[in-house]
Amino acid sequence: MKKILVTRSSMPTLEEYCKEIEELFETHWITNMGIKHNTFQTKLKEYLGVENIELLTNGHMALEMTLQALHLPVGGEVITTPFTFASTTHAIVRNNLVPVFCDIREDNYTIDADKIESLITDKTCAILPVHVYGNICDVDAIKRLALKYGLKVIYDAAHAFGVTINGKGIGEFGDASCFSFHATKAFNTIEGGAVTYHNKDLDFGTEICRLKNFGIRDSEMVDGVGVNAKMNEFCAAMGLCNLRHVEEEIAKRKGVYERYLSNLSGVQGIKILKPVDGVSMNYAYFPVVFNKEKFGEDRDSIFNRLEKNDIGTRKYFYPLTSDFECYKKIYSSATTPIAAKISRSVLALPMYADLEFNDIDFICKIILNE
Ligand code: T4K
Repeated sequence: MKKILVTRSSMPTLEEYCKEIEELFETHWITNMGIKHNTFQTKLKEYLGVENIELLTNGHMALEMTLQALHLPVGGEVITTPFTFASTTHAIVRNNLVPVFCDIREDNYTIDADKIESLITDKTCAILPVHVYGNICDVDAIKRLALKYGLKVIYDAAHAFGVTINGKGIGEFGDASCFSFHATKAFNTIEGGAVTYHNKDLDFGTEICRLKNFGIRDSEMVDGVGVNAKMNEFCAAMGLCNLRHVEEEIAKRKGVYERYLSNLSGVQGIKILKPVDGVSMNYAYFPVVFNKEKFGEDRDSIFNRLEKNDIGTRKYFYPLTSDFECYKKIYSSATTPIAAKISRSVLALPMYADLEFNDIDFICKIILNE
């Protein structure tokens, strides 16, 4: 039986990629902000509709370096969500900042902006929400709170490549937005990431550029404790190729989404997220929330049945990051009951552009135990 995996990296043809990297074999310039890096950065800025963008090695470094470049006070509190990938919480902790977990909304699983204010203390310095699965956070309410209390807002936009609200790129919200171009994402550069920010924050951009290259300001001046987070030429070349096809990829993902809907919508106990007016989705994931009482089975038994049938799904995001071994002595998921409930009942089903319709039908049959 063929195995269906939870996702499959989008790739150009071998010919297209080889053509893109051909000149690298002549120039031998394969990293440190070469021609592919710079061309890709310019094209991406245009595609995402953002004022500024800086390419990085991965989405995690985008988060970590953004927090560092904002010079937040050591021990400062960052209000965030536990319903996310390890990276979001680790980036805060690795910057000597303290995550403060806020619950999520039941309708789209993003941070519940109505619950942020009560968590603000005199130590709060930033809010780090996640556009989880590409669902947009309540950016207006978060902006109001940030202005009222003088807080920085850093969006984890790892899942939100190409998403727009009323035509405005998702990377335009907050002080900065961090994207991931990992192999498993709707758009990939093999490994890769980026941070987007506004013209008024050009100093922040200079800081990111410096920090991503060891804090080197010029050949004789190193004045920042930086890292190596430069995107290399082969990854940038993959980005250039994939960017040519991204619209087509998202359109195909939309087809997959609709096929799932035709199989699963209306089924008692299965919750599927619906598009929101004015938002263009990227169909990065297909999360389904199972209500055990109404569906008659819990998430884990459906997960196991799918596994037995060689269908790979993922419990994105279980456990909550606040329940990780490294954090659970400090935090309790009882303070975020909705996140805890969704985390126990969600399953990300296979989602990628070339997922065949008969495979989707098969996956749904297994879920429905038909
Ligand atoms: N913030 C959020 C909210 C995130 O979700 C992430 C990453 C980040 C920040 C950090 O961004 P990066 O630093 O990663 O750029 C995956 C990814 O590794 C991770 O990037 C992603 N989130 C997370 C949600 O999922 P796994 O452990 O589930 O991936 P893995 O290796 O099991 O792969 C899943 C499936 O993807 C495989 O069954 C097959 C397919 N696949 C995988 C790879 C590696 C491919 O088709 N090609 C590949 O090369 O974590």
